[in-house]
This record gives sequence, structure tokens and C-alpha cells, in this order.
Amino acid sequence: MRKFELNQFTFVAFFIFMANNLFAQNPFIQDQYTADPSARVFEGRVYVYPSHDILAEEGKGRPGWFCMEDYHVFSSPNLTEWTDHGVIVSQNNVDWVDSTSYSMWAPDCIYRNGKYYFYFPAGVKRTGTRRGFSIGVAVSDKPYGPFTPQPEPIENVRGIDPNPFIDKDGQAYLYWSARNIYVAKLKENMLELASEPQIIENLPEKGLKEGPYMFERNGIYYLTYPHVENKTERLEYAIGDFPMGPFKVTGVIMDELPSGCWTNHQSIIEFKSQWYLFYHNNDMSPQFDKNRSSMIDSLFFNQDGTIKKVIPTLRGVGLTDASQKIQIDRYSYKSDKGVSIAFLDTLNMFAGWKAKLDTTNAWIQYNSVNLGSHNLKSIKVKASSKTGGALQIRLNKTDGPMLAEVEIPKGDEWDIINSPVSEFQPGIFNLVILLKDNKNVEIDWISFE
Ligand code: FUB
Repeated sequence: MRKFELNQFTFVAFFIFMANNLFAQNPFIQDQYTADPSARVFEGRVYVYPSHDILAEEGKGRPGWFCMEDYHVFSSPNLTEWTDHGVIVSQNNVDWVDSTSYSMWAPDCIYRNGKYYFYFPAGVKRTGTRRGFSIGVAVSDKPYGPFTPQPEPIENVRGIDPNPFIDKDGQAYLYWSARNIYVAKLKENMLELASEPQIIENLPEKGLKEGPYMFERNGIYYLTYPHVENKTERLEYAIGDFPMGPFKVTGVIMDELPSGCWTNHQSIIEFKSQWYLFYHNNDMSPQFDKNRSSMIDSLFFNQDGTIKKVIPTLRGVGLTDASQKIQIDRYSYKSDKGVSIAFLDTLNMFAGWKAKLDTTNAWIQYNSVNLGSHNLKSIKVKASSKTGGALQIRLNKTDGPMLAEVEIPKGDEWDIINSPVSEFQPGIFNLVILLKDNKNVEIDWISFE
């Protein structure tokens, strides 16, 4: 059994990660690829345990396929400021994992009796007839580690996408997938099965099903899973009266992703009286859908307990503070004509996006900005314009009160332009950025002081 040690490097890295606030919009982690986000609420914070996609290269994974060598965990007090706690488990510190397999696929984590149990699939070291994917557990006193991996995978479990669930009566279950979706009871120690694995019946027969995620609300057990009904995965759910079913296929939570990303993978939590869907898309890697990014959107229920379909957004969730760099390319709405979004640097997609406005009265709207109660005096806009142009920043609608007018000088380089705020109003607003003339203006971000 090898503990993931906080050596000098990881200790320094830990504090660098802790200091590094990530993003409020979608994707909510933009400095690395993350997929299969399993979200949990622990100690009043949201923790996300995703897979960590990297690019396969010579001697490292299989080019053109998923490539994952470790797991990070992220946490947030408000779903807008994210902290990366660094690597918690790596293929190099688990005795049973083949450290050349780069196959640390979708994980999940759960709390029981003072311990955090992190479940993860990976390729086993080949011995005798043992091969393929197994599922292991790493245990910690804290949700962010350090985690100690068990020396052997869970006996009698072959497959991927583990999802632990503890029912109101204290009985724990493990769900996972291996073409079908399986469930078994877990023993009190959370490390061993307490019943034989059984296939969950009555799910769609045709098309791959994987990524089970179970939750309970008002006595209804929701078994959610990605399923290929057509060409790519969409998020579906079935409901039942008991954790092991029987279940009835009930509906679609999210349609196939318009980007064409072949996979999707969900988790659903309630946090501060609002429900959220965590999922992934390949926004930061449009040409290669095995480098994915995690997203969050709000989720709502109908009166009868069925789930309203979630439409993926760029804006994501939560308030954005006016003093932050407001990435308006993660917009809520935009005009039909004259606005497009592009990467800032097509050779480095982690640099993010820019908004391009090029038609008179083209506009882009970014919702839920907290202007606070301080008297904000000026606006900064990072922009570039080959023609020179003027922007108006308005509140709530295209003809709403004007906060500021910003002249973008003609030039080839990015500039940070300061302009006075004319009519400050305290509170939370939707910002509308409008191009006055038929010019070309590119915007990286806006911010207030
Ligand atoms: O991330 C690798 C695999 O892709 C996951 O285990 C599946 O659920 C799918 O998202």
C-alpha cells in the first residue's frame, strides 16, 4: 500500500494550486483538460473529481485515444471561484495499476464515517487471466487528500465509471458500467462488495450506456447515464422506488452536444437550494473530442419530479464580480448578426477566447454581474481594433441605462483602455456590450474599478 506522499515538490505545488483561482464560466477549469466531472458537497464546499485528459504522445498512451495518467480534485465555496488541490492519485502510485496504461477514467468520491472514499477505474497490471479495467479505492481523512490507494482493486468488479451511493438507511451501493450498467451493495467498510453484481434491467438495449450516477430526491431514485441513442452520447435517466430498481426509462437530461463531442458524462448535486448538472464538452479542443472540459449548468425539476432538459450554456452559473476580468465571450445571449467567438491563440487554447463584433449595433450580453455597492469609477476593456471603434456598455438591454462609452483606438495590438463610468448603479445586472459603428472590435475581457 503506497500513500501519495507530500514530498517537497507536491508540497510547493499544493500551495501554488491553492492560490490559483480558476474561472466562473464554462468551462469552469480552463488551464487543463478535465472530463467526467463527479461533483459532491463536502463540508459546505463543492468538490469536483474529474478525469484529467492529456494528449497522448510517443511512449505515452495511444495517440488518437483517451490518455489519462492522474486525477486532480477541485473545490469551490460558490461555484465561481475554483481551487485546484493538485494531484490526488496517479497511475504511478497505485500498486495494481498498469502504469503504462494511461487509463485513469471517470472517478467519483463519497464520505462515510469520517473518511473520504475515492473510486477510480484503471487498466490492471496483467497477471494470469487478469486484464482490462478494474475499479479501485483510495481513502483519505480530507476531501482533498492525501489519499491512500488500496493495494488491490475491488474484488468481483470489472469495468469503468464507478459511482458510490449511500441510501437514507445507511446501505451503500456501487454502480459501474461494462457495456451494461451494474449495481452491487457495498459493505460498511466501503471497500468490498456485499452482494453479487447485478445488471440493471429495462434500460435501452441498443447503443452504449455508461457513466451511471445515482441520486435520490423526495423518495425518487434517479439513475442517470450517458447513452448513444443516435450517433453520440446524450444524458438520460430512469427512475425507481429503490436504489437497485426496478427502473423505468423516463427522459433525456441533455441532448447530444452540438459540438459533436462523442462522450458526455454527468453528475447532479443540490447546493444552497439549487440543483446543478455537471457535464463535459470539448470546447477547448474542437478538433479532438478526447480532450474535454468540465461544465456546470443549473438543473430544474417539474412538479412531478421529472427533470427539465438542460441546454448547455457558455455563461455557466453564479455571479461574476465586476472587479474580475469578465470574459464576455462566455456570453448569455448575442445578436443574430455581427458577433463571433474565436480562440485568442489557436496554438494555445488554454489562453481562452475573444469576442469579435463587426456590425453596427451588434451586441453581446453577459448575465449576472455583481456591481456591488462600491462606487465603481472606471471600466477597463482589453480590446484590439484594426479600424478603431466605439463600444457602449449598457445595463440589462440594448437600450438600457448606459454605464460607459469606450473608444477603442485603431491599432494592431491588444490594448487595455480605461474609461469613466458615467451612471453607476449598485446591484446585480446583465451587461450588454454594443458596437456603435460598422467597425471591427475584438474584446478579450472587461473589468471595473
Ligand atoms: O473519460 C473516459 C470515458 O469516457 C469515461 O469513463 C466515460 O464515461 C466517457 O466519458
